[in-house]
Amino acid sequence: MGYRIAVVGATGNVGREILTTLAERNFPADEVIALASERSIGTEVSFGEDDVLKVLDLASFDFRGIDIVLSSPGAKVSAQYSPKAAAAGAVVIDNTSHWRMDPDVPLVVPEVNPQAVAGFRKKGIIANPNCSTIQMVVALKPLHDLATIRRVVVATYQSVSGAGKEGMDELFEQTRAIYVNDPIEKSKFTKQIAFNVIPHIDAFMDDGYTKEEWKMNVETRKILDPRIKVTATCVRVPVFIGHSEAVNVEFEKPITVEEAHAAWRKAPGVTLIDHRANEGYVTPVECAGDDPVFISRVREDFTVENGLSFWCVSDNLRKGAALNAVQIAEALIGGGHLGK
Ligand code: 11C
Repeated sequence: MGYRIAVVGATGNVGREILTTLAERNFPADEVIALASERSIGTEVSFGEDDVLKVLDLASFDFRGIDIVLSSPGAKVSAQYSPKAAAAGAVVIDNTSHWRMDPDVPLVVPEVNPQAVAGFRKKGIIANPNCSTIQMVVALKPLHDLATIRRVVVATYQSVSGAGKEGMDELFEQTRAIYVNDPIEKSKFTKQIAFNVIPHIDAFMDDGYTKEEWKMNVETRKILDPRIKVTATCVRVPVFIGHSEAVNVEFEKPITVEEAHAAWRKAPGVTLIDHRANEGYVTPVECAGDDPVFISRVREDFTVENGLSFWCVSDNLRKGAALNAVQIAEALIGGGHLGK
């Protein structure tokens, strides 16, 4: 017997990608229901190559009988509806920032801490981490197992799709406007994004970091190891899909480039493409539409005792959001947690 699945926020970038991922992976669903806010009722969304789902109203939906909710609306909507769905008996896998640091909600990346899914029993909710955290912890986990990470310094190069469909439209529209000499209009981003980079993602906090930078710190520690120190600089770049990260890591024990390569070759969810030559590395354009976290440009950091630097890219809508959420659902089923 298959599962009844509800996808909340089905018309957004991540919601659509969740539907694609469920279909591509032949997820064992008897029924998939697309839900969104009132203004999207009746909209049609694709499910796989051939099927189309009509979007239903989230506000009036009765979650009884639903096994798993894959949720990616705004954080406020999740705060309201995720507990409602959980109270009706569903397990909610939520993509928003709202639940991630709640001590009663596990924060899961299946390649890193799959055992944590069992913690869903406290609130009926499992949180999906931020996209930039997910790809980094997938890359860091095999190195941490090998040489124990002490400190991470990361700079991100995040695509506009992280800011939703409006972010993608803004990059497209500004690029067009520049070519035809129209005025540049801004709404989603604080500065011009076309032919520019913006060192500001999410709100500023009192200590000068942005919330995106704070998320990379606290989420990495919750998922991987609370002893790891993380400092991040998060930057929006004019790329449609695929987040990139330049990561510098300090370890407790010595680790060579060859040892890191060998660990990544065996690691789940990682593809290592690291040739010290033209084209011997992966860029976001090449990772869009693919599942893995791609690692390149690995080299020793000669300025510290045990240090490595590397580059990683991943499709932020897939491994950074939809795929990770669907993998959590698969881990719940595989671990026998849903009792079917
Ligand atoms: C971005 N990482 O690229 C963000 C998008 O906390 O789930 C995801 C925000 C979040 O803008």
